[in-house]
Amino acid sequence: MALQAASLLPAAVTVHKEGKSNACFKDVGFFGLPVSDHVRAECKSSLVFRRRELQVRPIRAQTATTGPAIDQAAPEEKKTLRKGSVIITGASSGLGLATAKALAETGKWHVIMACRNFLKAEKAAKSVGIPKENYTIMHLDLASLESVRQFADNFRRSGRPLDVLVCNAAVYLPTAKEPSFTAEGFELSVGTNHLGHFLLSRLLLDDLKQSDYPSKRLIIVGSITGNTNTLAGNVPPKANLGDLRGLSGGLNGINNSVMIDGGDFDGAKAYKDSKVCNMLTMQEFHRRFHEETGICFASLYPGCIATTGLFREHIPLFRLLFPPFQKYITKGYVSEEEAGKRLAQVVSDPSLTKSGVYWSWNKNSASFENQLSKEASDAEKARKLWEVSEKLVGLA
Ligand code: NDP
Ligand code: PMR
Repeated sequence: MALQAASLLPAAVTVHKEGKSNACFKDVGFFGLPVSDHVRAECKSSLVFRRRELQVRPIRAQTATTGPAIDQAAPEEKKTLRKGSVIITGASSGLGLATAKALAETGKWHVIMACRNFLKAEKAAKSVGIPKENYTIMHLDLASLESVRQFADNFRRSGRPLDVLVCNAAVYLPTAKEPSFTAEGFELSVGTNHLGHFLLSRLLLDDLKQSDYPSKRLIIVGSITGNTNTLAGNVPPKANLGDLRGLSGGLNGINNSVMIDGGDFDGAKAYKDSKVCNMLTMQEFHRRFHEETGICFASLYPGCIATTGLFREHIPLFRLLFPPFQKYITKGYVSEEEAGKRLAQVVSDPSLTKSGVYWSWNKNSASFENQLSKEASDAEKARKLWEVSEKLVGLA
Protein backbone atom coordinates (compact mmCIF):
# COMPACT_ATOMS: atom_id res chain seq x y z
CA MET A 1 0.00 0.00 0.00
CA ALA A 2 1.46 3.30 -1.00
CA LEU A 3 0.49 5.89 1.58
CA GLN A 4 0.46 9.20 -0.22
CA ALA A 5 1.78 11.24 2.67
CA ALA A 6 2.26 14.29 0.50
CA SER A 7 -1.46 14.49 0.02
CA LEU A 8 -2.22 14.87 3.73
CA LEU A 9 -3.94 18.14 4.29
CA PRO A 10 -4.20 20.19 7.44
CA ALA A 11 -6.92 19.03 9.78
CA ALA A 12 -10.15 18.38 7.92
CA VAL A 13 -12.99 20.61 9.00
CA THR A 14 -15.34 17.73 9.66
CA VAL A 15 -15.47 16.77 13.32
CA HIS A 16 -16.41 13.15 13.35
CA LYS A 17 -17.72 11.03 16.21
CA GLU A 18 -18.45 7.60 14.88
CA GLY A 19 -20.50 5.15 16.87
CA LYS A 20 -21.70 7.75 19.37
CA SER A 21 -25.17 9.14 19.30
CA ASN A 22 -23.91 12.64 19.70
CA ALA A 23 -26.13 14.57 17.36
CA CYS A 24 -29.00 16.75 18.42
CA PHE A 25 -32.26 14.84 18.33
CA LYS A 26 -34.72 16.42 16.06
CA ASP A 27 -38.45 15.99 16.45
CA VAL A 28 -38.65 13.49 13.56
CA GLY A 29 -37.83 10.68 15.98
CA PHE A 30 -37.72 6.99 15.20
CA PHE A 31 -39.27 5.89 11.89
CA GLY A 32 -41.07 9.21 11.79
CA LEU A 33 -42.41 8.87 15.37
CA PRO A 34 -41.68 11.56 18.01
CA VAL A 35 -38.66 11.17 20.28
CA SER A 36 -39.20 11.34 24.05
CA ASP A 37 -37.95 14.35 25.99
CA HIS A 38 -35.38 12.43 28.02
CA VAL A 39 -33.77 11.22 24.82
CA ARG A 40 -33.86 14.72 23.41
CA ALA A 41 -32.26 16.04 26.59
CA GLU A 42 -29.12 14.02 25.80
CA CYS A 43 -28.64 16.27 22.84
CA LYS A 44 -25.17 17.71 22.52
CA SER A 45 -24.19 20.50 20.21
CA SER A 46 -23.04 19.35 16.80
CA LEU A 47 -20.46 20.78 14.48
CA VAL A 48 -19.68 24.39 13.84
CA PHE A 49 -17.95 25.51 10.68
CA ARG A 50 -16.55 28.80 9.50
CA ARG A 51 -17.85 30.35 6.34
CA ARG A 52 -15.47 31.48 3.62
CA GLU A 53 -15.88 33.34 0.40
CA LEU A 54 -16.08 31.64 -2.97
CA GLN A 55 -13.88 32.05 -6.01
CA VAL A 56 -14.89 32.20 -9.63
CA ARG A 57 -13.42 30.27 -12.60
CA PRO A 58 -14.38 29.80 -16.28
CA ILE A 59 -15.89 26.61 -17.76
CA ARG A 60 -15.24 24.67 -20.97
CA ALA A 61 -17.50 24.26 -23.97
CA GLN A 62 -18.60 20.80 -25.14
CA THR A 63 -19.68 19.94 -28.67
CA ALA A 64 -17.33 17.60 -30.56
CA THR A 65 -18.33 13.99 -31.19
CA THR A 66 -15.09 12.32 -30.14
CA GLY A 67 -12.75 13.12 -27.28
CA PRO A 68 -8.97 12.90 -27.05
CA ALA A 69 -9.02 9.45 -25.51
CA ILE A 70 -10.81 8.08 -28.56
CA ASP A 71 -8.60 9.96 -31.03
CA GLN A 72 -5.46 8.68 -29.40
CA ALA A 73 -6.77 5.15 -28.94
CA ALA A 74 -4.03 2.76 -27.97
CA PRO A 75 -3.77 -0.73 -29.46
CA GLU A 76 -6.37 -3.18 -28.16
CA GLU A 77 -3.63 -5.22 -26.47
CA LYS A 78 -2.57 -2.34 -24.22
CA LYS A 79 -6.20 -1.69 -23.30
CA THR A 80 -6.78 -5.15 -21.97
CA LEU A 81 -3.43 -5.82 -20.33
CA ARG A 82 -3.18 -3.21 -17.64
CA LYS A 83 -5.16 -3.03 -14.42
CA GLY A 84 -8.07 -0.65 -14.30
CA SER A 85 -7.59 2.36 -12.06
CA VAL A 86 -10.62 3.43 -10.03
CA ILE A 87 -11.08 6.21 -7.49
CA ILE A 88 -13.73 5.51 -4.85
CA THR A 89 -14.66 8.33 -2.48
CA GLY A 90 -15.57 7.30 1.06
CA ALA A 91 -13.97 3.86 0.71
CA SER A 92 -13.20 3.64 4.43
CA SER A 93 -16.53 2.04 5.33
CA GLY A 94 -19.83 0.60 4.15
CA LEU A 95 -20.55 0.49 0.45
CA GLY A 96 -17.30 2.15 -0.61
CA LEU A 97 -15.15 -0.31 1.32
CA ALA A 98 -17.14 -3.33 0.12
CA THR A 99 -16.80 -2.12 -3.48
CA ALA A 100 -13.07 -1.51 -3.08
CA LYS A 101 -12.72 -5.05 -1.77
CA ALA A 102 -14.84 -6.61 -4.52
CA LEU A 103 -12.81 -4.86 -7.23
CA ALA A 104 -9.36 -5.23 -5.68
CA GLU A 105 -9.68 -8.95 -5.08
CA THR A 106 -10.30 -9.63 -8.76
CA GLY A 107 -6.69 -8.54 -9.29
CA LYS A 108 -7.88 -6.50 -12.26
CA TRP A 109 -8.26 -3.18 -10.46
CA HIS A 110 -6.12 -0.78 -8.52
CA VAL A 111 -8.36 1.11 -6.12
CA ILE A 112 -7.58 4.64 -5.01
CA MET A 113 -9.41 4.97 -1.72
CA ALA A 114 -10.21 8.70 -1.47
CA CYS A 115 -10.83 9.18 2.24
CA ARG A 116 -10.86 11.91 4.88
CA ASN A 117 -9.35 9.69 7.57
CA PHE A 118 -6.11 7.99 6.52
CA LEU A 119 -5.72 5.73 9.50
CA LYS A 120 -9.32 4.58 9.45
CA ALA A 121 -9.05 3.81 5.73
CA GLU A 122 -5.83 1.86 6.21
CA LYS A 123 -7.29 -0.18 9.06
CA ALA A 124 -10.46 -0.79 7.06
CA ALA A 125 -8.54 -1.98 3.99
CA LYS A 126 -6.48 -4.33 6.13
CA SER A 127 -9.47 -5.61 8.09
CA VAL A 128 -11.28 -6.75 4.94
CA GLY A 129 -8.10 -8.18 3.47
CA ILE A 130 -7.62 -6.00 0.40
CA PRO A 131 -4.28 -7.04 -1.13
CA LYS A 132 -1.84 -4.22 -0.43
CA GLU A 133 -0.56 -3.97 -3.99
CA ASN A 134 -4.12 -3.33 -5.15
CA TYR A 135 -4.92 -0.12 -3.29
CA THR A 136 -3.62 3.33 -2.48
CA ILE A 137 -5.11 5.71 0.07
CA MET A 138 -5.25 9.39 -0.80
CA HIS A 139 -6.62 12.13 1.39
CA LEU A 140 -9.89 13.74 0.34
CA ASP A 141 -12.27 15.76 2.47
CA LEU A 142 -15.33 16.52 0.38
CA ALA A 143 -16.45 19.08 2.95
CA SER A 144 -13.62 21.35 1.77
CA LEU A 145 -13.37 22.49 -1.84
CA GLU A 146 -9.72 23.27 -1.20
CA SER A 147 -9.19 19.64 -0.26
CA VAL A 148 -11.04 18.51 -3.40
CA ARG A 149 -8.76 20.64 -5.58
CA GLN A 150 -5.70 19.40 -3.72
CA PHE A 151 -6.83 15.81 -4.18
CA ALA A 152 -7.26 16.30 -7.94
CA ASP A 153 -3.76 17.81 -8.15
CA ASN A 154 -2.22 15.04 -6.07
CA PHE A 155 -3.93 12.37 -8.09
CA ARG A 156 -2.66 13.90 -11.32
CA ARG A 157 0.85 14.10 -9.91
CA SER A 158 0.71 10.41 -8.97
CA GLY A 159 0.84 9.65 -12.70
CA ARG A 160 -1.89 7.03 -12.49
CA PRO A 161 -4.47 6.85 -15.21
CA LEU A 162 -8.11 7.38 -14.24
CA ASP A 163 -10.50 4.87 -15.75
CA VAL A 164 -13.44 5.04 -13.35
CA LEU A 165 -14.49 7.59 -10.74
CA VAL A 166 -17.01 6.52 -8.11
CA CYS A 167 -18.66 9.32 -6.10
CA ASN A 168 -19.82 7.32 -3.12
CA ALA A 169 -19.10 9.21 0.12
CA ALA A 170 -21.98 10.77 2.00
CA VAL A 171 -23.13 12.11 5.34
CA TYR A 172 -26.61 11.80 6.78
CA LEU A 173 -27.59 14.01 9.74
CA PRO A 174 -31.21 13.14 10.53
CA THR A 175 -31.16 14.17 14.18
CA ALA A 176 -29.34 17.49 13.90
CA LYS A 177 -31.37 20.44 15.17
CA GLU A 178 -29.03 23.01 13.71
CA PRO A 179 -27.19 22.87 10.41
CA SER A 180 -23.46 22.23 10.16
CA PHE A 181 -21.32 23.72 7.42
CA THR A 182 -18.50 22.82 5.09
CA ALA A 183 -15.26 24.80 5.02
CA GLU A 184 -16.74 27.14 2.41
CA GLY A 185 -19.94 27.57 4.40
CA PHE A 186 -22.40 25.30 2.61
CA GLU A 187 -24.87 23.20 4.59
CA LEU A 188 -22.88 20.03 5.29
CA SER A 189 -25.02 17.30 3.67
CA VAL A 190 -25.51 19.01 0.33
CA GLY A 191 -22.04 20.55 0.54
CA THR A 192 -20.40 17.15 0.97
CA ASN A 193 -22.65 14.78 -0.93
CA HIS A 194 -23.38 17.03 -3.90
CA LEU A 195 -21.08 20.08 -4.16
CA GLY A 196 -17.86 18.29 -3.15
CA HIS A 197 -18.55 15.52 -5.65
CA PHE A 198 -19.66 17.98 -8.32
CA LEU A 199 -16.32 19.79 -8.16
CA LEU A 200 -14.36 16.53 -7.96
CA SER A 201 -16.09 15.09 -11.04
CA ARG A 202 -15.63 18.26 -13.02
CA LEU A 203 -11.93 18.48 -12.13
CA LEU A 204 -11.28 14.83 -12.99
CA LEU A 205 -13.32 14.74 -16.19
CA ASP A 206 -10.25 15.51 -18.31
CA ASP A 207 -8.34 12.69 -16.63
CA LEU A 208 -11.18 10.29 -17.44
CA LYS A 209 -11.21 11.54 -21.04
CA GLN A 210 -7.53 10.73 -21.37
CA SER A 211 -7.96 7.16 -20.21
CA ASP A 212 -7.33 4.50 -22.86
CA TYR A 213 -9.22 1.88 -20.85
CA PRO A 214 -11.90 0.02 -22.83
CA SER A 215 -14.72 1.48 -20.72
CA LYS A 216 -14.41 4.76 -18.84
CA ARG A 217 -17.09 5.47 -16.28
CA LEU A 218 -18.24 8.13 -13.84
CA ILE A 219 -20.62 6.77 -11.23
CA ILE A 220 -22.54 8.83 -8.70
CA VAL A 221 -24.32 6.84 -6.01
CA GLY A 222 -28.00 7.79 -5.72
CA SER A 223 -30.81 6.40 -3.60
CA ILE A 224 -34.41 5.31 -3.51
CA THR A 225 -35.18 7.79 -0.75
CA GLY A 226 -34.61 10.69 -3.15
CA ASN A 227 -37.17 9.24 -5.56
CA THR A 228 -40.73 10.18 -4.70
CA ASN A 229 -42.10 7.63 -7.19
CA THR A 230 -41.39 4.95 -4.52
CA LEU A 231 -42.82 4.10 -1.10
CA ALA A 232 -39.43 4.79 0.53
CA GLY A 233 -39.27 8.16 -1.18
CA ASN A 234 -42.63 9.13 0.30
CA VAL A 235 -41.55 8.74 3.92
CA PRO A 236 -41.44 12.30 5.29
CA PRO A 237 -39.57 14.53 4.93
CA LYS A 238 -39.70 14.12 1.16
CA ALA A 239 -36.98 15.31 -1.18
CA ASN A 240 -37.87 18.51 -2.99
CA LEU A 241 -35.47 20.98 -4.57
CA GLY A 242 -38.20 23.51 -5.33
CA ASP A 243 -36.89 26.30 -7.54
CA LEU A 244 -33.38 26.00 -6.04
CA ARG A 245 -33.67 29.39 -4.39
CA GLY A 246 -31.75 28.28 -1.27
CA LEU A 247 -28.95 26.78 -3.34
CA SER A 248 -28.76 29.90 -5.48
CA GLY A 249 -28.39 31.90 -2.27
CA GLY A 250 -25.37 29.80 -1.24
CA LEU A 251 -26.94 27.48 1.41
CA ASN A 252 -25.05 29.38 4.06
CA GLY A 253 -27.73 30.52 6.45
CA ILE A 254 -26.59 34.15 6.17
CA ASN A 255 -29.76 35.95 5.16
CA ASN A 256 -30.49 32.79 3.26
CA SER A 257 -31.88 29.32 3.72
CA VAL A 258 -29.56 26.37 4.28
CA MET A 259 -31.99 24.16 2.34
CA ILE A 260 -31.98 23.92 -1.45
CA ASP A 261 -35.69 24.76 -1.69
CA GLY A 262 -35.37 27.72 0.66
CA GLY A 263 -37.17 26.02 3.58
CA ASP A 264 -36.25 25.48 7.23
CA PHE A 265 -33.33 23.20 8.09
CA ASP A 266 -34.13 19.49 8.13
CA GLY A 267 -31.15 17.14 8.10
CA ALA A 268 -33.03 14.14 6.71
CA LYS A 269 -34.48 16.23 3.89
CA ALA A 270 -31.08 17.78 3.15
CA TYR A 271 -29.66 14.26 2.64
CA LYS A 272 -32.52 13.21 0.35
CA ASP A 273 -32.21 16.49 -1.59
CA SER A 274 -28.49 15.80 -1.99
CA LYS A 275 -29.28 12.39 -3.49
CA VAL A 276 -31.65 14.03 -5.99
CA CYS A 277 -28.75 16.35 -6.89
CA ASN A 278 -26.48 13.31 -7.36
CA MET A 279 -28.96 11.68 -9.75
CA LEU A 280 -29.63 14.92 -11.67
CA THR A 281 -25.90 15.60 -11.95
CA MET A 282 -25.23 12.18 -13.45
CA GLN A 283 -27.86 12.82 -16.13
CA GLU A 284 -26.57 16.30 -16.89
CA PHE A 285 -23.05 14.87 -17.27
CA HIS A 286 -24.50 12.33 -19.67
CA ARG A 287 -26.24 14.98 -21.75
CA ARG A 288 -23.21 17.26 -21.88
CA PHE A 289 -20.34 14.81 -22.22
CA HIS A 290 -21.28 11.27 -23.15
CA GLU A 291 -21.26 11.69 -26.91
CA GLU A 292 -18.16 13.84 -26.92
CA THR A 293 -16.06 11.70 -24.57
CA GLY A 294 -17.45 8.17 -24.71
CA ILE A 295 -17.52 8.19 -20.89
CA CYS A 296 -20.38 6.20 -19.43
CA PHE A 297 -22.26 8.07 -16.69
CA ALA A 298 -24.36 6.09 -14.25
CA SER A 299 -26.13 6.22 -10.91
CA LEU A 300 -27.62 3.47 -8.80
CA TYR A 301 -29.59 2.42 -5.78
CA PRO A 302 -27.66 -0.55 -4.38
CA GLY A 303 -30.42 -1.67 -1.96
CA CYS A 304 -30.91 -0.78 1.67
CA ILE A 305 -27.58 -1.44 3.39
CA ALA A 306 -29.08 -0.91 6.82
CA THR A 307 -25.90 -1.73 8.78
CA THR A 308 -23.52 0.92 7.45
CA GLY A 309 -22.05 3.95 9.16
CA LEU A 310 -24.53 6.15 7.29
CA PHE A 311 -26.89 5.84 10.25
CA ARG A 312 -24.24 6.63 12.88
CA GLU A 313 -25.90 9.92 13.82
CA HIS A 314 -29.33 8.35 14.22
CA ILE A 315 -30.69 7.42 17.66
CA PRO A 316 -29.57 4.01 19.02
CA LEU A 317 -33.09 2.58 18.83
CA PHE A 318 -33.23 3.35 15.12
CA ARG A 319 -29.87 1.69 14.55
CA LEU A 320 -31.08 -1.39 16.40
CA LEU A 321 -34.42 -1.79 14.65
CA PHE A 322 -33.65 -0.50 11.15
CA PRO A 323 -31.82 -3.65 9.91
CA PRO A 324 -34.57 -6.13 10.99
CA PHE A 325 -37.25 -3.70 9.70
CA GLN A 326 -35.60 -3.67 6.28
CA LYS A 327 -34.85 -7.41 6.33
CA TYR A 328 -38.24 -8.74 7.40
CA ILE A 329 -40.77 -6.01 6.65
CA THR A 330 -39.75 -4.05 3.57
CA LYS A 331 -37.43 -6.82 2.34
CA GLY A 332 -35.27 -4.07 0.88
CA TYR A 333 -32.20 -5.07 2.93
CA VAL A 334 -28.90 -6.02 1.34
CA SER A 335 -25.62 -6.86 3.03
CA GLU A 336 -22.61 -4.59 2.57
CA GLU A 337 -20.93 -7.38 0.64
CA GLU A 338 -23.82 -7.77 -1.79
CA ALA A 339 -24.14 -4.01 -2.25
CA GLY A 340 -20.39 -3.83 -2.90
CA LYS A 341 -20.72 -6.45 -5.63
CA ARG A 342 -23.53 -4.43 -7.19
CA LEU A 343 -21.53 -1.23 -7.32
CA ALA A 344 -18.50 -3.20 -8.55
CA GLN A 345 -20.70 -4.42 -11.42
CA VAL A 346 -21.51 -0.84 -12.37
CA VAL A 347 -17.76 -0.13 -12.32
CA SER A 348 -16.60 -3.06 -14.37
CA ASP A 349 -19.31 -5.23 -15.89
CA PRO A 350 -19.12 -5.08 -19.70
CA SER A 351 -22.91 -5.39 -19.88
CA LEU A 352 -23.55 -2.24 -17.81
CA THR A 353 -22.08 0.27 -20.23
CA LYS A 354 -25.23 2.16 -21.10
CA SER A 355 -24.82 5.82 -20.15
CA GLY A 356 -27.37 7.98 -18.32
CA VAL A 357 -28.85 5.02 -16.44
CA TYR A 358 -30.00 4.71 -12.81
CA TRP A 359 -29.38 1.03 -11.97
CA SER A 360 -31.30 -1.04 -9.45
CA TRP A 361 -31.46 -4.77 -8.66
CA ASN A 362 -34.44 -7.07 -8.32
CA LYS A 363 -35.01 -9.78 -5.70
CA ASN A 364 -32.82 -12.20 -7.64
CA SER A 365 -30.02 -9.64 -7.63
CA ALA A 366 -30.39 -9.02 -11.35
CA SER A 367 -29.68 -5.47 -12.47
CA PHE A 368 -32.24 -3.40 -14.33
CA GLU A 369 -32.62 0.18 -15.54
CA ASN A 370 -34.88 1.89 -13.04
CA GLN A 371 -37.21 4.87 -13.44
CA LEU A 372 -36.33 8.05 -11.62
CA SER A 373 -38.98 10.28 -10.06
CA LYS A 374 -40.33 13.28 -11.98
CA GLU A 375 -38.07 15.66 -10.11
CA ALA A 376 -34.98 13.41 -10.26
CA SER A 377 -35.33 13.23 -14.06
CA ASP A 378 -36.26 16.85 -14.70
CA ALA A 379 -33.80 17.97 -17.40
CA GLU A 380 -34.48 21.67 -16.88
CA LYS A 381 -33.84 21.36 -13.15
CA ALA A 382 -30.66 19.39 -13.86
CA ARG A 383 -29.41 22.20 -16.11
CA LYS A 384 -30.18 24.84 -13.50
CA LEU A 385 -28.61 22.74 -10.73
CA TRP A 386 -25.47 22.40 -12.87
CA GLU A 387 -25.23 26.13 -13.49
CA VAL A 388 -25.84 27.14 -9.87
CA SER A 389 -23.45 24.46 -8.60
CA GLU A 390 -20.63 25.51 -10.87
CA LYS A 391 -20.92 29.06 -9.56
CA LEU A 392 -20.86 27.85 -5.96
CA VAL A 393 -17.77 25.69 -6.42
CA GLY A 394 -15.94 28.41 -8.34
CA LEU A 395 -16.06 26.94 -11.84
CA ALA A 396 -18.15 29.68 -13.41
P1 NDP B 1 -20.98 4.98 5.34
O1 NDP B 1 -21.19 6.01 6.36
O2 NDP B 1 -20.59 3.62 5.75
O3 NDP B 1 -19.89 5.49 4.29
C1 NDP B 1 -19.80 6.82 3.94
C2 NDP B 1 -18.38 7.13 3.57
O4 NDP B 1 -18.32 8.52 3.23
C3 NDP B 1 -17.39 6.92 4.73
O5 NDP B 1 -16.23 6.34 4.20
C4 NDP B 1 -17.11 8.32 5.19
O6 NDP B 1 -15.83 8.50 5.75
C5 NDP B 1 -17.18 9.06 3.88
N1 NDP B 1 -17.30 10.49 4.06
C6 NDP B 1 -18.23 11.18 4.77
N2 NDP B 1 -17.94 12.48 4.74
C7 NDP B 1 -16.84 12.64 3.99
C8 NDP B 1 -16.05 13.74 3.61
N3 NDP B 1 -16.34 14.98 4.02
N4 NDP B 1 -14.98 13.53 2.83
C9 NDP B 1 -14.66 12.29 2.43
N5 NDP B 1 -15.35 11.20 2.78
C10 NDP B 1 -16.43 11.38 3.55
O7 NDP B 1 -22.33 4.96 4.46
P2 NDP B 1 -22.77 4.05 3.22
O8 NDP B 1 -21.70 3.12 2.84
O9 NDP B 1 -24.10 3.54 3.52
O10 NDP B 1 -22.95 5.17 2.11
C11 NDP B 1 -22.27 5.13 0.88
C12 NDP B 1 -23.15 5.67 -0.20
O11 NDP B 1 -24.28 4.82 -0.38
C13 NDP B 1 -23.71 7.06 0.05
O12 NDP B 1 -23.64 7.81 -1.13
C14 NDP B 1 -25.16 6.80 0.41
O13 NDP B 1 -25.96 7.88 0.09
C15 NDP B 1 -25.45 5.61 -0.46
N6 NDP B 1 -26.60 4.81 -0.10
C16 NDP B 1 -26.60 4.13 1.08
C17 NDP B 1 -27.70 3.35 1.41
C18 NDP B 1 -27.76 2.59 2.68
O14 NDP B 1 -28.80 1.96 2.89
N7 NDP B 1 -26.76 2.61 3.52
C19 NDP B 1 -28.83 3.22 0.50
C20 NDP B 1 -28.69 3.99 -0.71
C21 NDP B 1 -27.60 4.72 -0.99
P3 NDP B 1 -15.49 8.10 7.28
O15 NDP B 1 -15.27 6.63 7.25
O16 NDP B 1 -14.26 8.88 7.53
O17 NDP B 1 -16.66 8.52 8.08
MG1 PMR C 1 -37.15 3.48 4.63
C1 PMR C 1 -40.01 -0.75 0.35
C2 PMR C 1 -39.96 0.07 1.34
C3 PMR C 1 -38.76 0.79 1.84
C4 PMR C 1 -37.45 0.79 1.41
C5 PMR C 1 -36.83 0.01 0.28
C6 PMR C 1 -36.73 1.70 2.24
C7 PMR C 1 -35.37 2.02 2.09
N1 PMR C 1 -37.59 2.21 3.18
C8 PMR C 1 -38.86 1.67 2.95
C9 PMR C 1 -40.02 1.93 3.66
C10 PMR C 1 -40.11 2.68 4.82
N2 PMR C 1 -39.08 3.34 5.40
C11 PMR C 1 -41.31 2.88 5.61
C12 PMR C 1 -42.68 2.29 5.28
C13 PMR C 1 -40.97 3.68 6.66
C14 PMR C 1 -41.89 4.23 7.76
C15 PMR C 1 -41.92 3.32 8.91
C16 PMR C 1 -39.56 3.96 6.54
C17 PMR C 1 -38.85 4.75 7.43
C18 PMR C 1 -37.51 5.09 7.23
C19 PMR C 1 -36.70 5.97 8.04
C20 PMR C 1 -37.11 6.68 9.28
N3 PMR C 1 -36.72 4.64 6.16
C21 PMR C 1 -35.54 5.22 6.29
C22 PMR C 1 -35.49 6.02 7.40
C23 PMR C 1 -34.19 6.62 7.47
O1 PMR C 1 -33.75 7.38 8.30
C24 PMR C 1 -33.43 6.17 6.25
C25 PMR C 1 -33.24 7.36 5.38
O2 PMR C 1 -34.15 7.96 4.88
O3 PMR C 1 -32.00 7.71 5.15
C26 PMR C 1 -31.89 8.81 4.28
C27 PMR C 1 -34.35 5.21 5.57
C28 PMR C 1 -34.20 4.41 4.44
N4 PMR C 1 -35.20 3.61 3.93
C29 PMR C 1 -34.72 2.93 2.86
C30 PMR C 1 -33.35 3.30 2.66
C31 PMR C 1 -32.47 2.77 1.57
C32 PMR C 1 -33.04 4.20 3.63
C33 PMR C 1 -31.71 4.83 3.87
C34 PMR C 1 -30.68 5.11 3.03
C35 PMR C 1 -30.67 6.04 1.87
O4 PMR C 1 -31.63 6.37 1.21
O5 PMR C 1 -29.60 6.39 1.54
